Amino acid sequence: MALDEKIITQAIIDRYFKKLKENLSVDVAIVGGGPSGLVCSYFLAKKGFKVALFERKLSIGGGMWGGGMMFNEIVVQEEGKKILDKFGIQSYPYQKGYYTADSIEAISTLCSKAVKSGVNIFNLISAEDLIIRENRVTGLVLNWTAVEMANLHVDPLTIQSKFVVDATGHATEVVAILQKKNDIRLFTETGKIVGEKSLWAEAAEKDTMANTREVFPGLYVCGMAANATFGSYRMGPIFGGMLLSGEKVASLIVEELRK
Ligand code: 48F
Repeated sequence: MALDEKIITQAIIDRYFKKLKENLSVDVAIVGGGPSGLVCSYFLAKKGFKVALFERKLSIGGGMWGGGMMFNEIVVQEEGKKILDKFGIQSYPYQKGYYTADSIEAISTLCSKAVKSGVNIFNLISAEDLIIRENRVTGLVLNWTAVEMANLHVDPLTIQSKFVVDATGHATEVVAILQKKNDIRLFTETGKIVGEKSLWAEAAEKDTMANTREVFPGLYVCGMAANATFGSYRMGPIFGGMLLSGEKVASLIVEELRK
């Protein structure tokens, strides 16, 4: 049977639009496909919730691919290793309390497990704004990254979501947009984004867990975005906090969804 290019094209268009239409209203919309966002998406989907993850770039994985300074190995501590184990990612003891993992295996496995557990990942799409109703985040405003990059004047589209997670890393982009465009107070000490501090692995890893929480009704932060929002340190290429933060934000949202 000769291949028909029209059918190939039709198949892609039909299947993509089906996927997109099925995700116009979700339980949780996650912005950012780095380690924290992926882990969060996986645990939510595993519990049966409808989860869509939007990633600006072509590749999923955020800052994990590059390990530390492009040496593609990551370090995790004891608690972080437990999450690697849950995903079946190989880790190797280095010294007491320190484990390493191949960053390529780590991020590709997180991504694969997330998709296989039912998360719909949309790459090449950026969140450029939020929908807010009665002082609560109720959805995302999305556009193609290519539109953003080319600075084209093209209106976005929207999706509705019971909860939104900002997993955008250092830039804490979703919270920044919320703060910039609306006269609101965040659940931070100052009511504003407090901002990221210089590197301190020990303090940063601990704070990541405490800072993983709701920052405005309907909007949660995880991963590095949590520390940037609530004002703690960066941690460098130790990734336990990112993984644990993803797991924690998922469990906080599950509690809310079950109410
Ligand atoms: O930065 P990133 O990996 O976030 P994370 O999960 O992990 C942080 C670590 O990689 C590392 C660290 C800890 O060891 O300090 O930096 O907190 O992934 C964030 C992802 O969000 C995407 C961005 O392209 C990246 O892949 N992103 C950022 N803004 C947007 C976005 C946006 N507006 N819309 C869609 N995706």
